Amino acid sequence: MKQYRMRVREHDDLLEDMLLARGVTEPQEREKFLTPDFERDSHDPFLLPDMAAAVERLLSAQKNNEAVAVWSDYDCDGIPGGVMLTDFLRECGLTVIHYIPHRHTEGYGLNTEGLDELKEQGVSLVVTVDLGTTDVEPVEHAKKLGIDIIVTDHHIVSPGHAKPFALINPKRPDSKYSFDGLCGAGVAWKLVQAILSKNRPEALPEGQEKWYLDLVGIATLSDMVPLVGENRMLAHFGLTVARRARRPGLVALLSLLRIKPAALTEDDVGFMVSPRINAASRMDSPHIAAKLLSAKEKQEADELALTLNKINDERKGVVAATVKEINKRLVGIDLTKSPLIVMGNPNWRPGVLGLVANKLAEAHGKPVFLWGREGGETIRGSVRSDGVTNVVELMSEVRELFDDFGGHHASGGFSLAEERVHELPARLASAFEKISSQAPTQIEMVIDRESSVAEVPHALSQLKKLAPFGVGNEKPLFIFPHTTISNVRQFGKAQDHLEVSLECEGASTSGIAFFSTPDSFNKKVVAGARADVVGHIETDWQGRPRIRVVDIL
Ligand SMILES: [Mn+2]
Repeated sequence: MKQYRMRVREHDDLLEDMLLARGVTEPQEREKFLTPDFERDSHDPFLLPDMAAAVERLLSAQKNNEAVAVWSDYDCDGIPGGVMLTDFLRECGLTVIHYIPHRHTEGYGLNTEGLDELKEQGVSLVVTVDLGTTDVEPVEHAKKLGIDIIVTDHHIVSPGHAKPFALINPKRPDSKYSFDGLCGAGVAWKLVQAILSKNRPEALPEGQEKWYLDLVGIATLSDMVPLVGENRMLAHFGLTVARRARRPGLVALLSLLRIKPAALTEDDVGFMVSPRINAASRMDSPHIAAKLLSAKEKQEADELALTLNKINDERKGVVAATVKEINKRLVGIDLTKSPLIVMGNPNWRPGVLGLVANKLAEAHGKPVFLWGREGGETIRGSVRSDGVTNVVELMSEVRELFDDFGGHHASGGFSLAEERVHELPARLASAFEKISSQAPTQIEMVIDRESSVAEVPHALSQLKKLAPFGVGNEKPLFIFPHTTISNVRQFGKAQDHLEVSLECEGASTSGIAFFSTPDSFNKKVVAGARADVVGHIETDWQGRPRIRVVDIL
């Protein structure tokens, strides 16, 4: 059961109140927040460490006709970023290979075998996107091969970091760059911006860097980086560029998903576009996603969009089958006695286990560890938090079990030797006991403001000024007291979505809750009943206002 806390209203006007809730108090900050500006909000790329050296190196590669590789991560940060940098360097006249490691057989980051392969293809310079900071061994290996590496990355820089030719990372302790929240594609874009400021190829018009922002914006919205400062500008103009529908691959994908490009929102990116880009690598075909985003012709784009969507359907099928198998196993287990769920099967596909763990963590309110295997001896798994537990802290308690582990507060991954896998449940359970006794066990959600059904249309127009929403700029949560619920309707193939009418003092609007039934909330949904409705204000696909119901109290 969720707990709620009511935020104290600081201003009668909704917009002003929400700005105050975001700590935006000074007139200058207010202006910056409400009207993102490309020139003002993008900082000088040469303030990033090693940027000047990287630009020099790339310009000399261009002069000497070197073969270059862009080595990007396989997720919805690395792929758009990698496509952007590859396209750009090709437009500069360079010969570029876009290398994306295989999620399961190669894993995250640079690796020596891949570098050997690139060496054989004559590559003498590798530029990374969204990875490389921690790849000490592969970077040393590249030096032996005579390959220079320019790392563009945003992951944490610890003392033993790699020492490539250039390490462009705003999280370097010696960085003079004033914002360290860029995503991987954002950092790669700074490199593009820097090159263009020194040497603009004739083929590329003034302002070309803005046309790459659709890819950078999608990555920024997908990678869970805070949507403040320069990221707010990148997400804002990223959506603006995407809405102009100039990229055939994106247009093809959106048309398949019945999203009008001109009406594209951050939710469309988060719930529709990025899961499909991510599905590609989960299902062993990262190149399909990259090819789609870089496609130049409509026909090719349409075919690739269909393929990617099919891959995503397969991914959904694998996730559903795995959830079903786990639920079957859970039937015989008294979950009230186990603080967490730890399960595995050598036949499970590690790439989808994060998604499966998400669903289980949500359904059972417990941290979930799932493992599978794909090739070799190594067991790979994913973990999702119950919302309270810091899963990295939890894994740190039993670090000697793992070959490798990492992640964030709410999610992470791990790998370990197969013969140790049987130790996982008991060891993790005792580690959980230890850390949970020190931490709060209830999640408290903040309700930003009381509202009413009659206020919804006006509120929506105000809220648009605060978008795009995401990490660091969360969608405001409202409570609508004493609202009458009627026309309760379940819909969808599996009848797993819920639509209701919400009425109060003569005004009415529709309410929607995906993957919910009348029993999903604190209070059961009964037609004709009055309740306090908790939810977000949004538009439906036709642009009409509605309430996204989070809870009924
Ligand atoms: Mn990233």
